[in-house]
Parts: sequence; structure tokens; C-alpha cells
Amino acid sequence: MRIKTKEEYDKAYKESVEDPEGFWAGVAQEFVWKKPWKKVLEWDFNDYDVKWFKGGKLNITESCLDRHAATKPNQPAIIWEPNDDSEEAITLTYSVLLDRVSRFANVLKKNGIVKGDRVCIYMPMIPELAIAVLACARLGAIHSVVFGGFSARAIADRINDSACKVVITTDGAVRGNKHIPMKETVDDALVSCTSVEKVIVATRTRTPVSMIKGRDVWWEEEVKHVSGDCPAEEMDAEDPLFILYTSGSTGKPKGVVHTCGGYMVYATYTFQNVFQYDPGDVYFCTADIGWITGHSYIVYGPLAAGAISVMFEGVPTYPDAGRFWDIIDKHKVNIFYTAPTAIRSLMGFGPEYYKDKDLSSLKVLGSVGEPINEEAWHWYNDEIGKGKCPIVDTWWQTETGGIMISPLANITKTIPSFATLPLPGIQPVLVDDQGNEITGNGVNGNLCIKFPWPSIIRTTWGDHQRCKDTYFSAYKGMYFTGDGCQRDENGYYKITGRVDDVINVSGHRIGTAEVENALNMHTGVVESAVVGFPHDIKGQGIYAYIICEEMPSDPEMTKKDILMTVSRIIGPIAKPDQIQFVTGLPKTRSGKIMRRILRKVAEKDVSNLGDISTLLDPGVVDEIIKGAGL
Ligand code: 6R9
Repeated sequence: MRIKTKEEYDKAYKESVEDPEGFWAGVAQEFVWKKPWKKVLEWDFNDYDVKWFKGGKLNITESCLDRHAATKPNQPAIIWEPNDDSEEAITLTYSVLLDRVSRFANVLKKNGIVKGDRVCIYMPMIPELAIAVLACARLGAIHSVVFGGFSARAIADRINDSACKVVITTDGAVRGNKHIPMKETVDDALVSCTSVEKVIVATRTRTPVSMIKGRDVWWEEEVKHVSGDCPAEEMDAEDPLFILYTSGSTGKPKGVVHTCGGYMVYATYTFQNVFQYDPGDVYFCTADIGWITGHSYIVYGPLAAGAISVMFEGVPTYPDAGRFWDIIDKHKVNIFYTAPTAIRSLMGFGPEYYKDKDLSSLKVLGSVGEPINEEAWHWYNDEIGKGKCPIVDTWWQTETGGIMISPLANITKTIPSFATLPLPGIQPVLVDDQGNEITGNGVNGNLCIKFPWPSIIRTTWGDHQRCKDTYFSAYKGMYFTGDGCQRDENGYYKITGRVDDVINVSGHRIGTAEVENALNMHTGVVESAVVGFPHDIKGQGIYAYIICEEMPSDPEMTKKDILMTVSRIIGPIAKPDQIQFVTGLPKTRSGKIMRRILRKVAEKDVSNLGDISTLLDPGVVDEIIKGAGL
């Protein structure tokens, strides 16, 4: 399944388009199946339904763990680097990881979990997080990992949406020099969750936490009383593996559902080919397992590929801005995968943080989550890669499950800020706003995909119609990504950013509607409108226009209060960077907010606002411009 040259890529791509079933059957053979599939692919993009490897039976953990524990039990699977660099790193070999996963799967079983149950995981980046995820998969329980930065309210919404039966968490967490309560936040969430029967608490900080009899149990106690042997549940290829909530342009976050067979095949195939992973390479992905990048490229992809992977608990700037480079030096990392926001931030700290670090082990650099600007690309290439490591700028989404458009390291010629070419099996198309395909090169359009790949989103949990409406109705017969895209003269793709109301803040997707809902919950707020604006470090920042019942007498204090409300309702990641109080919003006669104008003001570029004659009250525009100090 490993492509080694440009010719092999061209050949694989051609085959994947001409004979997708034959192509993916060939790739899928390299995994552990309990029973072979009967049909490789059935699909319908109009009345959305996709099935890959129908009839195939498997358990993903047998491909991730058992087979490697049998052939290379003592090879490290995960090297865990703690927040505090004075604490020892921990290595989990494939045999140890299998034992710990099996043991914890038995704990879940003992606590009532059976195949198909939903389990919420709210944990910091410690080995137990990866173990919890894999233990769910071992039993066929559907995990829903909620990023550790989300608020109690956001956790509760996610638990309730999928009726989770068990929550797995820790007492507390450490990130940089901050202590973060975890169990306490879960306790707050559970006040409004009736489906949860058990909470399993692993200790990390040993901070005092309340433990309710009959509901809350300690991880360390539970694992003492179970066996280290747990047979892997037989799963259908199309049984759900996990739910991961993500923001869209409307309403509450959607539970993106991925299934066992296709996801396993695609996450692993792309891991091996994009990074050109060779046996023995040390790979370090800085993402959090709370996001899709962590699911596919810390847990499932690397483990199924039998890789050695570094998992980091902390933040890039603790104890100082050289931490990533220390980790690379310490563990002799060969492949490093991070986000542009981290690159831009570390770039700003200057060379003293990396000039004396030995980065010579590096072979491949990766980027994910948002467009990488040329300045950051060149710094990454020159200062970190010393001009000898290809940068793989990987474009993909929670919904795609794996990398879609990206160079293959050392195979595809790279160009700064271009994601370059589609992976085998991926058929991108650009369409205009009317839905017509834009053919040829040197063009721009909305990015769609016209043919299914194995890890495409299957549904949104509990609401298949929403999945159809969000992804398959904007353009007939195609999956719509929500991204704008350029295809240059050579057929290379460059992602230009979201074309919908999603803001990409430090590589995290935040829906404007979600932030507006949170703002509108603040006392005295009548209405609000949120847009993104260019931000030097975060890529995009959040700009909020707020109408209050009365203009606040102490605007700075009110802004701080509003930020607290947003932190409570969603989490600190959704806090606006800028708040402007206004008396009106630019609305059309039909009541639609003209966000284009708000974006221009937020960008501080009001030279060309375009046609505003359709506004109900064009006067508000002047007021907003003045209020912004422009
Ligand atoms: C994997 C992940 C998806 C959105 C996506 C796009 C943006 C991701 C990118 C990129 C330009 C890249 N995005 N990778 N934009 N170049 N290499 O990030 O998933 O959190 O669902 O975000 O992120 O806008 O639509 P997710």
C-alpha cells in the first residue's frame, strides 16, 4: 500500500479513479479482518448513503494492537512526554498497550458497557486517553471524545445529543503552568445529563474531587480487579466507531459519525503515504486527541501502521518556547506534524529557542488545520527543516476522516501554501455558486468531492437529514466541503479558506451561530453578529458586534463579563478577540445580516463596501465604521 515514487502515485491515482473497488480492496487486504467483505462499495450521493466493505467483520484494535503485539511486542507504540519536562517520559510498547487497553475494556464491561453504547471521554493528553479510546473500540462502544477545553455546558450538550452512558475523565489536568479541573467540570455538566450511569476517574493531579457513591469510580482501583485479556468484539465494517462533534455554519455542533472498516483503511493508508513512514521512524503529532487530527493521526492511523508515536501532554511554550524542539531533540523525532498557528507563534519567539537544539533527526514536516501562509511556510522550511525536509501541507476535515489533498513527502513537488494534489481515491471538483463544475486549470471555486472515499462521514448522529442538508444538498450529487479553493495552471490545489460562516481560530472550527447564541444569552444583550478577521497568530480571530438594551456604562467591564459568559457556554476557545457595541446591524429588507460589511469593518478595510442600497437602514454602516475607530 506504500507509494514510493511519483510514477507510482500517478499509477495509483489512475487506478483509484478507474477501478475504485479494485483499488481499495487491495489496500484493505493489508488489515486484520475477521470475515471478508462481500461488496467493496455501494453509494448514493443524492439520497445520501455510503457503505464500504459491506459484510466485512473486524475489530480495529486487532489491526492497531494485536498484530503488532504478536510480531514486535517490545517496540514502542506510544512515547508519552509529560507537561513538566522534569517528569519522566513513559513508553508503552505494543504488548503493554494491548494489555492496558484490554484491561480497561474489561473495566468498561464491568461498568455495564456493551457494543453500541456511547461513551464520553473528557481527558487531558495522557496515555489513559488513548487507552480509553481504544478500549471503547475493543468492545464496540462508540466513543465521543470532547476536547478538554470545552465548558460544562458544551460537554452536557454533547453527552445529551448521543445519550452517553459512561463518562471517562481525570481529577484534573496540567497544561503549562495551569491546573485545570476536569472532574469538577464533568460534575457541573452531569447536573443536566440523565443518561450517564457511571463516571470513571483517572488520577493525574490528585486534586480533591467529589466521588458519588454508585456513580463515580476510580480508574486505578477498577483496573486492579479485571483480567488483562479481552476478546475483541466482532464489528460490522459499517458499525459506528466514533462520534466527534464539530461546528458548522448553523445551529448546534454536529456529531460526525465514522465507521469501523473504511475509516481504518483510509486513516492508515494516508498516514503511511503522506508522511512516508518507514518502520522505526519516530513520529510526533502535536494535535490533541480531542480533535480529528488526534483521532486519525495519533491514535488509529499510526497504531494500525505499527508506528512509534510521541504523545505530548503540554503546550509549545512551557517551560519555554523551545519545548517542541526539545522534544524533537530528546526523542529523535523524524516526522513532525503541527498546525500553522503553532508555527507562527513559535516563529515570533526568535532563534534562541531552537538554534542550539539538535533537529537533525527530522525528515518530514507536516501542517494541518488551516491555510499556512508563505512566511510561516518558509520559516518552518528554513529554520526547522533546514531546507532538507519536505513540508506536507495536509488539507482535510473532521468529516473526511483522513487527509484528502496533500503532497506525499519527497514524492510530490511542494509549493508554499499549496496542499498540491489529491490522494488516490479523492476526486476534487471546483464548482461555481450555481453548482456548475469549473473545469480546466487556473480557476477558483467552491471545493466539492464527487466520489466517495472510505472514511467519508456516514451520518450526523441522530439526524441523517442534517447530514444530507449540510453536505449533499448545496451541489447536487457532490460532497460540499465548505472551503474555497484555487486550482493553478499545473492542477495544484490551494485551499483559500471557508466560504461559509465557520471561523477557523488557531485551527479550531467555530461556528458564528454558536458564538452568537452564547453572546445572546448574556444579560442585556439583544442581538449579536459574529465574523472572522485576519489574526497574525491565530489565522482568524473572532469579532463580535453586539446590541445591548442600553449602551453599557462601563463597556470594558461589560466586555469582560460577556467573555465569561462565552467561556461558560462554549469554552475559552470561543471567546471573541474584539467586541464592538453597536445600536444596529446592517440588515437587508428581508432581515438578513449583511456579514460582508461586518467582515470589511473587522478587517479595517472600508474602502470598498460594495452595494449597500438594499440595506433597511444604510445609516448603521456609518455608525459601525465610526465605532470601530476607522
Ligand atoms: C483536519 C482538520 C477543517 C477545516 C477545513 C479547512 C481548514 C484544514 C487545512 C485547512 C487550508 C489546510 N483546513 N487543513 N485549510 N489548508 N492544510 O483541521 O479538521 O477541524 O474539521 O477543520 O480546516 O477550512 O474545512 P477540522
